[in-house]
Amino acid sequence: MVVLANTPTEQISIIKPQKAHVHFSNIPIIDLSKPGCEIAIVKALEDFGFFKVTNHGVSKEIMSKLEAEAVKFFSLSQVEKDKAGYPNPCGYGNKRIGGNGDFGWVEYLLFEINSKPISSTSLGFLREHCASLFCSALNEYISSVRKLSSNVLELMAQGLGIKQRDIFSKLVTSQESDSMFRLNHYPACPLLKELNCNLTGFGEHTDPQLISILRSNNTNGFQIALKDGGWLSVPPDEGSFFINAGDILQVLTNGRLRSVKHRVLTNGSKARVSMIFFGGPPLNQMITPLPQLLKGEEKKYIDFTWADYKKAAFKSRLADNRLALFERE
Ligand code: GA4
Repeated sequence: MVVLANTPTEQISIIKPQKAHVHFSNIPIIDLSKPGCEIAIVKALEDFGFFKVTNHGVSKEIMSKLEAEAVKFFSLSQVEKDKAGYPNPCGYGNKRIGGNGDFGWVEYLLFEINSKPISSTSLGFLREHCASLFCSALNEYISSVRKLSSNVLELMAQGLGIKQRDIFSKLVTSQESDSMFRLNHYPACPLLKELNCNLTGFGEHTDPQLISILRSNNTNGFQIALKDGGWLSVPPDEGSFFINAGDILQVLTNGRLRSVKHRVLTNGSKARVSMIFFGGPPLNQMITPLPQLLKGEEKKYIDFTWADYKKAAFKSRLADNRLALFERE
């Protein structure tokens, strides 16, 4: 791995193709309309921490409407985009990820999601007409993927044999749920084609929340880490969603469901646009392994609230193992 240095503090890693990169077409694909999908979800999260869903109930129109608005925003001039405000952590970000020295070949808009729809005044950096179009596409999309996340979390509880179906889903559907949403644009970097290299778009990390629902255009670049440390390239599919478990789900299941490490490598010829919903619990929610799943097993984590975890997470570097702070000796 070599490093592309813009300034001494802004470094984005260039990744040389490695033999260890596996291109796998049989990642777990789960058809949500099929009986038995609850078992398949649990198996996929135990084995990979990740799966793709089809028959998910979100219309193509809702997806493409938001993608078109995102593309419109990212095509604005730098001066216009900068008006959206420095991400702290929400707002418009360009290359800088979080506040602790991480960089990637990506620009993005990050939003905090609570029970209220995003108001077009929070998109005041856009002209009034554009803000209201963007805002309605955003809210329509977010409410559909929130529903999808709740369906999947209910199926998960069922697959784990937990009687209380809403044990996970109520955390993301609650009025107090603290979720996030991001729109990412990974511009193509043609120089990479000549060098036969990839540039880190978004460096390796796990997601802090319970569940992440990702949709991207048909550009590749998304990879997940396998148990043996190799990287698996996930073929894109703009009609499906990719779902991964986050750290909180790993804790609630005492490590049974894996919060998988993932990253995005930038493409030499085609821009990638992705939209991700991160379903998080209420800030004061106590996070502890569910007694229903312990069956005499020791808890692997100490008790903490989502607010404690979030505070620590936002102080960490992207690649840090954030759960290490909360593991029992
Ligand atoms: C990873 C998952 C989400 O994209 C995110 C990210 C957040 C950010 O972009 O500000 C973080 C990252 C994410 C984890 C560690 C901290 C915080 C960047 C970073 C270095 C919005 C989130 O919730 O955590």
